[in-house]
Amino acid sequence: MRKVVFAALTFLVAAIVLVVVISTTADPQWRRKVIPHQQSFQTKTTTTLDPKNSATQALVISAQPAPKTDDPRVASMQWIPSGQFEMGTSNTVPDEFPAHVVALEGFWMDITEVTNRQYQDFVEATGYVTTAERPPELRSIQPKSKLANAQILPEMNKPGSICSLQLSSRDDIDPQKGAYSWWQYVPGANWKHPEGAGSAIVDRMAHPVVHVSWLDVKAYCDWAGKKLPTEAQWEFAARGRRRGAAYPWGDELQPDGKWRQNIWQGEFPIRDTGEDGFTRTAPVKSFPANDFGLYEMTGNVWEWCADYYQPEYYATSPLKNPLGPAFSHDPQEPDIIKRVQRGGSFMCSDQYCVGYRVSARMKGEEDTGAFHTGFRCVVTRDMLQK
Ligand SMILES: [Ca+2]
Repeated sequence: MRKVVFAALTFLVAAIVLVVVISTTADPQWRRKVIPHQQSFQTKTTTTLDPKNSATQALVISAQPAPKTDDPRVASMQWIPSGQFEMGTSNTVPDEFPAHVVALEGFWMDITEVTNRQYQDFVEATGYVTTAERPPELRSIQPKSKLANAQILPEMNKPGSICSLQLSSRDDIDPQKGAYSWWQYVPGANWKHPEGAGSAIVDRMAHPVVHVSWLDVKAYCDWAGKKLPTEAQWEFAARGRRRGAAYPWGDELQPDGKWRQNIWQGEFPIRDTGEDGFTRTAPVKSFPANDFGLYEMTGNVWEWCADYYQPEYYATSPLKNPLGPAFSHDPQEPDIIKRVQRGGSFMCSDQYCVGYRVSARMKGEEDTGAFHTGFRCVVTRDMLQK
């Protein structure tokens, strides 16, 4: 019994932080569902807003100008006017169903992902210590879960975070471990040491901060007087005035043969050729902005949203300013509290997660970051300084 318990707890510590990262991407059945649709996106016609006929379309973007304000927080942000749009899809992954109309008030959004420099300003001002820099705790277990009283083995109490290891060949993939062959918990990995001890961010200050948990990004937002976007705000902004397109710029993955986002090229997960210029994070503003003026809404790093994750939330989402479900529920892992992530990352491949579509949803354990996960912020009018 004792052995069983220890084995179970070891699994918890070793795997619980990994499982959210890989849970969808590691499922071959899920992968098979996605790939054919990915190909169909490339032949679909993009429909942009016709202002003369907007009332009959799901996409309406008002001409509402940015409210006049001297509030310094919004000086470097982009005003996203009020509007309505069709959120989700009808032909991709079940948690993106059903496509449904959502109406939003206007808001400001960071034009880039929050950078290492910005996060460093926050840490220097507050002394904040991220979850990856603290001893592991089971902070995001559902209160009534059978895991609520689980203990972490002392020898596993090493601060760290999740990284993808470089594999040299397909032989390095252990069939028993699957995606755990490359996703591993690396002691010493955190936002200042993205690949663990020995790595640094001194030459990456304009790159998005990574290895930040939802709790860490919430702390940044509270300090900055901003907040995380809702999932609906994120998708409306990412779609950049386009109706029904797969990507922020349209439906073609590579318009004119050019990469428009930092994702994975080559055989996944063996060799990223870096054809888009990057094999890890890219500095913000490395790729063209969308029609709202927002950079890297897809690719580069996954972006945390405010919402709890529920795969079937779209079926009951309210029309106006949806805030997400009242609690987290992922049937795949009901014991873990998860928040939504959006936009895909440099680890996303058309052979795997295809997370770089504007409608693609991901979920992350609330207290766990990873080396391909960051965030950006929003400000709403009710938050302006009076
Ligand atoms: Ca890349």
